[in-house]
Amino acid sequence: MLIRSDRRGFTHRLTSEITPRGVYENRRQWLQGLAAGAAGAAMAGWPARDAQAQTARPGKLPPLPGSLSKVAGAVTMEKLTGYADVSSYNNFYEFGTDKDDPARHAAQMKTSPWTVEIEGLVNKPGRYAIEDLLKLSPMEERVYRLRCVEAWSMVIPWVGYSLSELIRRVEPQGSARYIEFVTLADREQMPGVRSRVIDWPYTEGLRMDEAMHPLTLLAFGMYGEVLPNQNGAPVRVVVPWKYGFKSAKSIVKIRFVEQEPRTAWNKAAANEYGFYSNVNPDVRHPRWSQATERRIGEDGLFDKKRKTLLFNGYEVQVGQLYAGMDLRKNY
Ligand SMILES: Nc1nc2c(c(=O)[nH]1)N[C@H]1C(S)=C(S)[C@@H](COP(=O)(O)O)O[C@H]1N2
Ligand SMILES: [Mo]
Repeated sequence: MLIRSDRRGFTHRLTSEITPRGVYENRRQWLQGLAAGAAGAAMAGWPARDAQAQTARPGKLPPLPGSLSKVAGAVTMEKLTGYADVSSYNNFYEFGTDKDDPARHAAQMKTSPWTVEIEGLVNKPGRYAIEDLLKLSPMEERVYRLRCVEAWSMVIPWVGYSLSELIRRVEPQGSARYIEFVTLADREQMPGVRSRVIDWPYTEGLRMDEAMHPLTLLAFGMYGEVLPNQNGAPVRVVVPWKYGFKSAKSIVKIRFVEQEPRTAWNKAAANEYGFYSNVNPDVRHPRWSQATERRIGEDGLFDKKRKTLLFNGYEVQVGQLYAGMDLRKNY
């Protein structure tokens, strides 16, 4: 994202700040084996288990396994980004604007007890304890690309279930057309909240059909473990076809509303960040192209870049949500 450098303007954090990292685990074979169905079952012997063992959860946090999701498009075969990068190169402005700030400062955030308040246009509003949310639906593992507006991307095995499961339980009323996420903003625990980069709390929003889409994930874990704080513990959303900032972390409130909600980045710079924020190589950010991206962990000597795909590659699954809409206007 960009940060406000002074009262007059913004400074963009350069992607060149990314440091090269080592070689990463590759569960491709294992995932392909599973995806192959009957063949996958046959592969449940030693080779598959061996591949899985090499990429087992990092083991630092409590386990949170999920069965591989059957939702269409929920698993990419691309090579996973290493856990070390995913948990140390973060945007979480509540802990600071540098990529390593969240990993350095988020450990102090208390994630238990934790509740998520459901309010607005629903028949079953209330405060839901994180323990109850964890039990609400079976956990799935989904391997999604996450593409930041800063033109880098990662491939992460998330653990959670479709946000639609929660939405259905709380029974939205007919007038609920949008959903707003409000995240924790606690000065005591989050040093970044003292700065004015964002009008805290960080909020995000989705149209109801986007929120109900099976790919929209309510995530509690990654790599078979509960989320590390810097990645949005204890609960966040992951909306894989939108720029990363739509995936709100450490959610404390979900509001069902009639009007399109304001969002944190739209408030900070309306000409740069719209409500939809669908990944779109053809729509430039006003100050840089969005046509290519760098996969974190693959930035080596030759600074490989890959082409960014419309809807981050999830067009088949989500394209129809935007039929008839001008995506240049509705960015
Ligand atoms: N509460 C909160 N959520 C947030 C952010 C933030 O600053 N605060 N940053 C967003 C941005 S810009 C990105 S790219 C993703 C990064 O998620 P990750 O650190 O798990 O990769 O989180 C998003 N969610
Ligand atoms: Mo981002």
